[in-house]
Amino acid sequence: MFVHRSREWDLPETAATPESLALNRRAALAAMGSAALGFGTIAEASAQTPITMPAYSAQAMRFAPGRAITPIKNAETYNNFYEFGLSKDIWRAAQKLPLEPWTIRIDGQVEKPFTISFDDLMKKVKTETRVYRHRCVEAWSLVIPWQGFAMSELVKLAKPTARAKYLKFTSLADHSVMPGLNIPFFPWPYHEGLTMAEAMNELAFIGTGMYHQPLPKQDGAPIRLVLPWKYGFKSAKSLVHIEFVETQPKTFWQQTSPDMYGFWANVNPKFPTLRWSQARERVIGTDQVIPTVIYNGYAQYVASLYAGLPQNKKLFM
Ligand SMILES: Nc1nc2c(c(=O)[nH]1)N[C@H]1C(S)=C(S)[C@@H](COP(=O)(O)O)O[C@H]1N2
Ligand SMILES: [Mo]
Repeated sequence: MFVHRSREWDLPETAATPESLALNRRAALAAMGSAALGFGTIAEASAQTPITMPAYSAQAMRFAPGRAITPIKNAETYNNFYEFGLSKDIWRAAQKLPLEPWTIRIDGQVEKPFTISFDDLMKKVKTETRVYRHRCVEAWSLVIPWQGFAMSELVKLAKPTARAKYLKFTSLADHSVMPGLNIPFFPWPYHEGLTMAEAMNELAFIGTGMYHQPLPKQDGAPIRLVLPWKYGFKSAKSLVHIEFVETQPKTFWQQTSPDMYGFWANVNPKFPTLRWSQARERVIGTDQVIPTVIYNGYAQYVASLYAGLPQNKKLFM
């Protein structure tokens, strides 16, 4: 089966292509100065580097990414968006994603189901910037300055009933622009899920921009999930439907490969994926490989969500 070699779950930790390494090294050199911005204060950064790049406020940095912001070039050209193909290099193909009009359906266990345009939704929420780490189950990571809003704001707008226990998120599936939908075997459209408690957690975020620009198409324009304590595949892109449901929804990857992926998918270096380790991660845009941290370093915010659950592999796959 041709997809077998390039599917996400078959990639070992070391599966960087020569192309991606070359790009990373070039981009890292180009961004040497600006990368320092990830750490210091605005004053320090501007003293150290002549590069003009938007700095990030203490408020945006409050979840302390602890390492440099990924150069924008890398974040925009090294992607997973299987609707547009299985390679990391889908950014050109993704430019066909039609953004207007974009509407989002909110239904299920809510007081009154509704459909809202992306533009109207943006008028109802308070946007902010948050710099978060992003850890893919393929053992690479990024640090991204997102713009967007707290998922709790969306939950409040939706007015879920007492019966709502989970949220199910569905991505756009448009056969006219997404060749990946023709790949057999995947349970399109891409869909993901969270518990209500997870959605209300302060880290749970809805991304609508990055690096002070609207979200690039390849990164899930115009609206996507950003769940930094979970493997990247939980953060579904280009959302068109959010449903409040009573029972735990089956997710895209769980249906694709139930022996490898589950509902929770919380980051944990101690639990390898079936064929490769999760102990370390390649930091995209650098030559570094660093240890992975439980809950991707966000345990202080999210560990309590899982205190009542068995602390076994299921919570971390
Ligand atoms: N609809 C959709 N959402 C998706 C994916 C996808 O293929 N389709 N890939 C996921 C995976 S595996 C990762 S690691 C992140 C990648 O986000 P990025 O390309 O913005 O870094 O998006 C996630 N969201
Ligand atoms: Mo991923």
